[in-house]
Amino acid sequence: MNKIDKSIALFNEAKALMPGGVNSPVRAFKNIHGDPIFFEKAQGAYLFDADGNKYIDYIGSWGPMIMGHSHPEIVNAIKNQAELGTSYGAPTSLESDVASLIIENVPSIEKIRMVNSGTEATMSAIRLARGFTNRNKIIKFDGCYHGHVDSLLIKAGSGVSTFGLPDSPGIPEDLAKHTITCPYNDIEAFIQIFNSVKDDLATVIVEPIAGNMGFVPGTLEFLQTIRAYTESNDSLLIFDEVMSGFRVSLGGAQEIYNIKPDLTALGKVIGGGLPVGAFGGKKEIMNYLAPEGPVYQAGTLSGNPLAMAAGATLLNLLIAQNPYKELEEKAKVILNGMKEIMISSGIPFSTNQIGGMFGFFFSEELPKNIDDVSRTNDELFSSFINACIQNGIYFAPSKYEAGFISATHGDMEIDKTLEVVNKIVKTGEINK
Ligand code: HOZ
Repeated sequence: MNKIDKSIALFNEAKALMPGGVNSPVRAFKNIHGDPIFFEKAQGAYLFDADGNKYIDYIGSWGPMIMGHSHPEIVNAIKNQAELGTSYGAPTSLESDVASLIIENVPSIEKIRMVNSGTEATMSAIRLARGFTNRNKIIKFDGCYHGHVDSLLIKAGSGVSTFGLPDSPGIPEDLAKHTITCPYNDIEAFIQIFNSVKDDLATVIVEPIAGNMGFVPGTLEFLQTIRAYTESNDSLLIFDEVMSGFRVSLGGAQEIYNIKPDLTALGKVIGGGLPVGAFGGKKEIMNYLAPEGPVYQAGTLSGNPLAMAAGATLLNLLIAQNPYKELEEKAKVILNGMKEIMISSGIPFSTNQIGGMFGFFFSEELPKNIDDVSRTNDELFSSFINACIQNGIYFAPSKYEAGFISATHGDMEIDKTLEVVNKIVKTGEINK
């Protein structure tokens, strides 16, 4: 069992300084009734905490650490760029390097704009969609989380579900009324809702592979239906690939499903671990952005040279090594092993994975939407995650989040993970 006295002291100090002691709610471990771990360094597949404990990391900063923490080429790229300057508030060729790597690999993106986070990417994509179509309404799906954008913080997943805050206070009713929500993976409900708002429907936004209600991929038929209906109505389809972009395959979910959205939001991986977001799509739509078009969007740190240097290095590594198949195989070995241990002990357990993203649920059936996820067993989840963390395995501290594996997770880490899971189940720690 790891001792985490320093983490506890640091959390107490942080609580006096920041709401809940954190800068992003899920990190507070509130819903698993645990103590958050404070980290000091990370290397490869491992995180190291303030008390000197070592953890096998299955969060990987929620995606970007796909080639492992502190990858030497990425660290060097950041160091080299830092010596040349950290921000100019003016263009660099690095922005075009990242833009062309994205355009070459993501099927629907012809032009792109860099921003600083996934939230900024979806927020700006929505504004562009409304400006381009001259319509107001948005359809979003229950349990999809598109960052903390006012219009999108309605029946959202991730921390919003973790803390049971379906509609955050602070969002004017006049704005919220333009967002219509629909159950995920429910074609009939979508068609009905679509028909009721189609005249003023600017856009439908969806996580094609949802990573914010646990890991729940959209079905092919569901995504094809959304594409067909939006196209026939001149409403734009936005794929939020902030989590899945360059994480499930080079071309993201849109490559896997062979569906081209009009706009795509990206984040996380394209910054190599530095704060980045981007949105891109068809030229005629993107050219509607200022300074070429009338829809305004701007940012001093957009296309920041440090972030672009890190992002370009990571994207080049991914293109050279194409690790996705291998990542999926490794995730499968871990998940199948966990499932075998759980099922043989009579614990309901289901799993899923694509590329380097995965999910597991304490339920017999794999969830298809957020209602299914909310019905999975909370007590088993909390006690399992807390026990894993105490034994050096760091999984996401909420059942509404996905898991991530890196190229640096090898046989040793996989074996250790299964050994710990086996111990937790066999000694009854999972029921504490
Ligand atoms: N909501 C984020 C992932 N889906 C978690 C962000 C964080 O706490 O770092």
